[in-house]
Amino acid sequence: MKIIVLALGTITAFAGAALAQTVVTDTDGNGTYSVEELTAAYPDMNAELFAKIDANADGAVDADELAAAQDAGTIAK
Ligand SMILES: [Ca+2]
Ligand SMILES: [Ca+2]
Repeated sequence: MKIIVLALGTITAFAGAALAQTVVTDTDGNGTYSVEELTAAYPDMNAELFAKIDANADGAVDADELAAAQDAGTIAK
């Protein structure tokens, strides 16, 4: 019973965190975020902004680049 209560608490905490910040979904599951995937979370995404977030300019945004851009205020958290 204790395990079930703990699990519910974890799910509730996760849901709360998800509501508090922008969630970018890796829709195609390739481990990085494309401009399309970022646009789903940030409707004002564009090529110029994407290039700013894509720090190593490999055409994809990884979790570290996304976190860095959010911390720098380039995009909302
Ligand atoms: Ca992806
Ligand atoms: Ca990149």
